[in-house]
Amino acid sequence: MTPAETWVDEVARTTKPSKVVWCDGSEAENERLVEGMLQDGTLIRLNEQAAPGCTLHRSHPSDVARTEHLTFIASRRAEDAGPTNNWMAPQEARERVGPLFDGVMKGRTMYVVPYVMGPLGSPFSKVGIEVTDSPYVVANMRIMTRMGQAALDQLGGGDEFVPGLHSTGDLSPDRRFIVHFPEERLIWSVGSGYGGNALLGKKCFALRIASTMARDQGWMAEHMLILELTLPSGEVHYVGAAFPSACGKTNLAMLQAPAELAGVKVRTIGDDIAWLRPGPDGRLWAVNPEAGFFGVVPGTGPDTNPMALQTIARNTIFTNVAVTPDGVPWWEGKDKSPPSDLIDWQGKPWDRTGKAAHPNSRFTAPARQCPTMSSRWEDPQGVPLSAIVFGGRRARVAPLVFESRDWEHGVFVGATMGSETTAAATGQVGVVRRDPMAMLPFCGYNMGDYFAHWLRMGKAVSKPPAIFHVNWFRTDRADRFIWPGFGQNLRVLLWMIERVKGQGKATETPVGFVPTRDALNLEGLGLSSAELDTLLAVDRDEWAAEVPEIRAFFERFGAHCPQQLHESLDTLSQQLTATRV
Ligand code: GTP
Ligand code: SPV
Ligand code: MN
Repeated sequence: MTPAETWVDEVARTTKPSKVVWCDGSEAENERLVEGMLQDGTLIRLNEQAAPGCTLHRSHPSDVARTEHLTFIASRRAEDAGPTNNWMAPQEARERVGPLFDGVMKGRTMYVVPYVMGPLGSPFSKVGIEVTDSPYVVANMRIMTRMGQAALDQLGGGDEFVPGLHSTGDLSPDRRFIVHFPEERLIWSVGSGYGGNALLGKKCFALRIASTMARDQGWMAEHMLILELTLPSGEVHYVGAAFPSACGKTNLAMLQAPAELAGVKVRTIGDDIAWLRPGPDGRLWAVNPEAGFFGVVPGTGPDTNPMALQTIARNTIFTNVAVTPDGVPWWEGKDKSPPSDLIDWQGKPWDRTGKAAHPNSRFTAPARQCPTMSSRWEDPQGVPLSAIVFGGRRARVAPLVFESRDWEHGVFVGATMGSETTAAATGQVGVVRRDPMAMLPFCGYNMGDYFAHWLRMGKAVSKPPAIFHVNWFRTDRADRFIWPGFGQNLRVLLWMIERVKGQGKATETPVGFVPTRDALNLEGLGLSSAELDTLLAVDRDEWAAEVPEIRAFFERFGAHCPQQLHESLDTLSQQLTATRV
């Protein structure tokens, strides 16, 4: 028996399924699975004219987002999980979570899903094997990863794979655990069928486990989109951008140039996760480990993200959207007015009071269906980054854009990011929390050590990308977004590329370089002078108020927080209180 077969056998002895099926990822296999799900109601077929090949899945109402409070890092030492992760001793995990798998698959089929994260044949790529009792998970993994025979071929009977055991259990939050064993590179997930909790290749492997591998092996696993920008001159740049969940990665990755900037072309490499490695040329190279998009549905419309709309026009699994009586999917932001007689995401007639689609409703669609995929999106070598962008959802404080002074300062900017929480995780929405590098829920080890790893990586590349911070979400007194966002964000990207080339006008502020009033191309936007002032403002009092909060955050990491970050904070603090010029 191969190591994979041995592990699967062991799992089957614990979970006691009535049947074990090794998935090959074929079309025929998928059709059989979908047929079964249509029959038992797990999936609902959508309108063949309006949404060909599309289906709808309705989650259990208590299982519609990641559950960060039920997500654990089971490292031997609590210190290695760090203060921002929930820790569970491996022994405790075996005793508390292990029994939940005993006989959990009785009467169910156990699917074995071998998959590759990363382009086939790439030195970046890694194999995972997810064992699950959910055909919905299998159908999603087939879209999100390179699944089936290709993975077994890469594995070649060896033991280099990340095992992930998943069962929907009884879906009760009381018996829901998402546990990562970073030292063993093992994942256990029970009690949820939702995306990030259950599609183990995504956040569990490609971020939490991969981040620990990356630390040990000298690379990086990040919550980043990757885009390709071609200037009218033909010059090409690649940009990686880390925004927290539901803060605009998919939208930026599929950005369409507005009419005024029609000579600029933006293409997509990835929309959620990037694996980065130093290249022989001293640059940082990036691949998208995924093969599909698990994207936020609400807000996806012809004026915001037309490319996503085209991507999800067929062969898409919709989760928790609303639907018309004749099976046309609908969500807030799809078009101006909702059709009549809508059925809401829970399958009830929509009474027009709450949201018709769940705010964290999602689409699962193959990347190859996206009209803006770059010809290099599956390049085994990846693409070299010119810039890294951090960003958050801040009604105040953070200006539209600023540039860090250098890599070290950029790491400080990433480490101190704040963002308002969203519906992508259960819990209160709209409260500002520190979310370093948009990785707070996804770093598989002590975040203080993660900051140190970022600083080390800056030394491992002679030509590191420039680091920027953006905020598309600043609001006015009436709580309206001031910046038009979406396609117009290209104007900000273009300023970044100018800065990378040593051009682009900027003023130095305590937080970094902010564009001068005339540095951004704002032609045709109709922004008032006062609006521009607000967008570019760095208010010293507002920023000074963040300092003690950041200091307290750093202190939580004790000796794990690099001295360099404390020094950057001292510098910021001094500059904020220095005499105004
Ligand atoms: P995850 O998949 O959870 O990691 O989210 P994401 O970072 O990919 O976010 P996504 O692009 O799906 O956007 C989330 C929400 O923010 C959607 O409802 C978008 O319509 C909205 N959004 C995205 N970009 C902008 C922008 O530039 N301005 C404004 N106002 N809203 C935006
Ligand atoms: C996110 O929450 O950042 C997502 C969706 O991209 S999930 O797969 O649930 O993590
Ligand atoms: Mn995400």
